[in-house]
Amino acid sequence: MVSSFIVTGFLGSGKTTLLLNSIKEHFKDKKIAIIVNEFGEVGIDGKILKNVYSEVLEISEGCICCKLSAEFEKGVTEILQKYNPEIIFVETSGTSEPFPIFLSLQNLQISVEGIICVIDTKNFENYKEHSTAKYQIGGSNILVLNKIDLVDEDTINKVQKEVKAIKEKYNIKNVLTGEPIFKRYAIYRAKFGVLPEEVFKGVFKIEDILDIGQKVYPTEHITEDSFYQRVIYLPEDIDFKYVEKLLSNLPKNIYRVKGIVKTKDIPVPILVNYSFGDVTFSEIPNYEGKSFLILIGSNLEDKQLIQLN
Ligand SMILES: Nc1nc2c(ncn2[C@@H]2O[C@H](COP(=O)(O)OP(=O)(O)OP(=O)(O)O)[C@@H](O)[C@H]2O)c(=O)[nH]1
Ligand SMILES: [Mg+2]
Repeated sequence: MVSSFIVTGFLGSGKTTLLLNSIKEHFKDKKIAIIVNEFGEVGIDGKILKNVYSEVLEISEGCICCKLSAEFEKGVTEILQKYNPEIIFVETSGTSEPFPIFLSLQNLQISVEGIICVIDTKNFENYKEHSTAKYQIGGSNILVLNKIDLVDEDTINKVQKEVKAIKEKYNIKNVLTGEPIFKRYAIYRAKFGVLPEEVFKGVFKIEDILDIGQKVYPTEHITEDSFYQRVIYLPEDIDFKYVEKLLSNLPKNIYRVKGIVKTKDIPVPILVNYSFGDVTFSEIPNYEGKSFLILIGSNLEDKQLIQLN
């Protein structure tokens, strides 16, 4: 039976980073395939992952947990036939809920070894009220307090307490019996998504619940959050300083920005990563497309975007 891990977590919490670091560390000798789902209209994570792994399938422009669930199942089937992987990793979009994806994998007879929810410990305060974040925690069995290098011990302890309380409240239950589906869960602390081997050893394997059936569980997005995304294309002769300035002046309702930009002053394209005010830049040498930024947030207004352009 093929095994799988689902990696969920809010926008920018560190899912792709966890995949890059954990697969490298623990799955060197395994035949793996990755399915990455992005909320944005232009996929970036697929490009990053493809730099390191060859079997990567990108599904963009919608959530595989609801709108694109048929496409997801088709994609998994194709990957199985084409690559015959031993393990499949699924990175859900930051706006997806993991449970419908878990059901889809089970329906395809794929064993789910763990549902990992990556939590941005530094920025948890900024997004913890989103119902998506609560259902992501409730629908996972391995909770990872990530980015602990950016906070002090008191903050980690406080976030851990809050995460536990959300887990207890939103833990997914079998609607027929009222029993929680994940009888146990574990909390880890991580920097750049580096996790101990035990997480991937099947210790947290979710017991088969094939008999639950899709009908009993909602396969629609159950949260009411609305997220919006816009892509802005930038001229290629801009200064790097302009990009920095743009990011430092973003309104609070735009909390995630990703993109690839080419600037006048730096010879290689730059990958831009912004979440809740934290910004990193890295080089992405093999990119040949246009310069763009994807802005993700709530209540995006056109006039804000015009000001940015
Ligand atoms: N300091 C620090 N930065 C981190 C850590 N993990 C991830 N990051 C940074 O956080 C940003 C977002 O990381 P990603 O791995 O792209 O996050 P993601 O959850 O895949 O984002 P989406 O797919 O857009 O939802 C990047 O700039 C990472 O370098 C960490 O543990 N510490
Ligand atoms: Mg990602």
